Amino acid sequence: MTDEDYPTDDPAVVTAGLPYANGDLHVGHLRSYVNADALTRGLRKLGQHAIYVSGSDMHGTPIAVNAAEEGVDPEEFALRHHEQYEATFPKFNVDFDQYGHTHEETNTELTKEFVRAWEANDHVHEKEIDVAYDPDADQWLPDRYVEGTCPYCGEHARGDECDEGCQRHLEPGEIEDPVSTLTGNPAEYRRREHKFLRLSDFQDHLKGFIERLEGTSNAQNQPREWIEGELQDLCITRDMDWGIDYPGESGEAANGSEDLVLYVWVDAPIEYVSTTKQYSERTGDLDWESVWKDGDGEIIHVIGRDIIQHHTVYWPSMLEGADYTEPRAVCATGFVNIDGKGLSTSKNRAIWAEEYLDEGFHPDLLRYYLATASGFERDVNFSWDQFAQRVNTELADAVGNFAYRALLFANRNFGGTPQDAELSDEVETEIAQAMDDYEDALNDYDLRTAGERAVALARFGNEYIQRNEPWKLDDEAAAPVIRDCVQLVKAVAVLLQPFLPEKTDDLWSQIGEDGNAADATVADCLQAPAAEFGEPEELFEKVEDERVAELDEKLEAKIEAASSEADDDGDVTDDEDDASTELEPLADDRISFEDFQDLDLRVGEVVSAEGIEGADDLARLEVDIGHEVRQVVAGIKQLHDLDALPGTKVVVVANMEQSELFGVESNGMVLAAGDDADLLTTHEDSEPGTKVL
Ligand code: B3M
Ligand code: ZN
Repeated sequence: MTDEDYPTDDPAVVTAGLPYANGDLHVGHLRSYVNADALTRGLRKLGQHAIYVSGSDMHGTPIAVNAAEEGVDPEEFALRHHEQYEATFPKFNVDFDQYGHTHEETNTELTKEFVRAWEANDHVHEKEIDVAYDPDADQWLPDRYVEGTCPYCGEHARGDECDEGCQRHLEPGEIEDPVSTLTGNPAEYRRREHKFLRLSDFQDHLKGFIERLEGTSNAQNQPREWIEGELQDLCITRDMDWGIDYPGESGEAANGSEDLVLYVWVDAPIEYVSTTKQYSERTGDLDWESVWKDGDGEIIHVIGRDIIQHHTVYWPSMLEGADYTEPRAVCATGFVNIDGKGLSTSKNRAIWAEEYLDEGFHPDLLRYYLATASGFERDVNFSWDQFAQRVNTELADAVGNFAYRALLFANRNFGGTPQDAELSDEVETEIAQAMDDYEDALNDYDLRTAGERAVALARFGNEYIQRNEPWKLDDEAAAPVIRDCVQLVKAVAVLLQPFLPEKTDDLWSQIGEDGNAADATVADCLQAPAAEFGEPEELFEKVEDERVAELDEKLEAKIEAASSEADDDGDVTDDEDDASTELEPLADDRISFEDFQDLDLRVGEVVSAEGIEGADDLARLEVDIGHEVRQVVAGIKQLHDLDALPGTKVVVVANMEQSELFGVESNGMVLAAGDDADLLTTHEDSEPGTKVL
């Protein structure tokens, strides 16, 4: 790993968090896989050698519990879903260079090697702990076999993760008031010997790692508290028979059980290495050991934000303990909401991958939406209405319309690119600026800005052709304008390729270029376009209002149907609870204008922002409110890139009473919306201190 800008001399390995092989893919999954795919393609655009790997997560209770519900063998169950994923991803142009699964030989062997290395390096020890047990079912209750209360935040949680509350990983024995999911009876805790990876061995390493780590700010900030605090050992074994056996005899000796397998979170991330190894053995394109062991590679993990702890605390420890290298970046995406509410598979408030395709929409449209609808780490809201708006204005109006107008004129009047005209300085500078911005955005792992920049270039093209009115000019005078426009189309095709691989390939052949847009790099944006090409075709169809209404109705109907089914079954389990994103009811009590005027709301400008040590969420801001600079404490530490905040306009409650949080005085309050603490800002350039009414 280097900290040099991309492209570097070493190959990049981009990974996407492994989907559990236990269900159908929906937009929530697609977001991560599309983002990682677009990032890989984007890095290639910069000239970076990059591969994209992932695989299905076959083990653990997420598989065992669901397979048992269906009454099938976990292996058969997981393989079926694995094959389904393998078939679905390419339909969204999510093109893995290697896609495997964790139950394959390569991963099984490599996982055992990791464990043996930890043992050899003295990082593993045995300990007796409390493990949940169901006496009626006569069975141990690892992970999802038990539910209860999170000891950290008090929310309802699964055995190994506080999925509805603080998102922490929970160790066996930690969950309070344990209940067996097999029988619904209270579980007992029984003493049991298990194997542990001693995470405290890696504390110093992790402290350095988190400073070096690139990626999204949530992945850099969230783990700091854990890494700086006391690191609990990680239990790496489970009492069940589905999984990878603990290697060697010591596994069986540990508690006399033949059923001792490795915890799913041991073998799952090792699949990142296994797929790189499989790829390298299959193609000879790179040396997996030099990437993973010698540090001659750029390892970039794209994950959901709920598994940051696994990738910034456990995984780097696992790597270090077996003498492997560390990742360069962890990019953690937010969740996908549907119509402003949490996606819920049990409530069928979801857009399923196959369902989207069945509606006849091109996969690239959804790719573009998911990768650019919001910043990498923020939640994306999906609604058919917003989808239609973005397809219509950004893709059809800006990109499609410009390309079609420019290419039609070029073809009709010049049979392609006018040959006697030079690229103008204005357009060359505009394209060069877009290339720079694009490269910077990708170096910041910022797909949204990269995509927006490409669309902005198309908008510039539309404005340029409109301003120069080539249709009013004779061919000689029109030639330089059209020459410029074809160059702009070519540049837009190159820059949008990571988002719209199929559509831009189409555009690429429309402008008569050889090969495909995937092989072009950013430098090609300024290479002369082909001399000859045919009549263009429209790239995008608009989504009409009636279609949106129809899709909304379908969505509502299926949610309704799922809820009446659940009522019939008395089924109240919900794996992705959405309570947190339900809109709060409007307040009934009205206030007078005078009451409102009691609030002294002012425009502020953030001068500096830094996390408060020891506090999970709090940041200390200095905000210029015109009359003075105020120190304000805000709960935004994990939700914003603090380094990027200076210069941002915010709204401050200037007459908020003073308070002290974690020993830091707060003298005002910054307004922010929702659980994501979306900061309220100004629309134009109001000066700091301006009163907000
Ligand atoms: N299979 C899915 C999840 O928890 C899990 C990811 C593994 S990544 C190594 O999001
Ligand atoms: Zn919790």
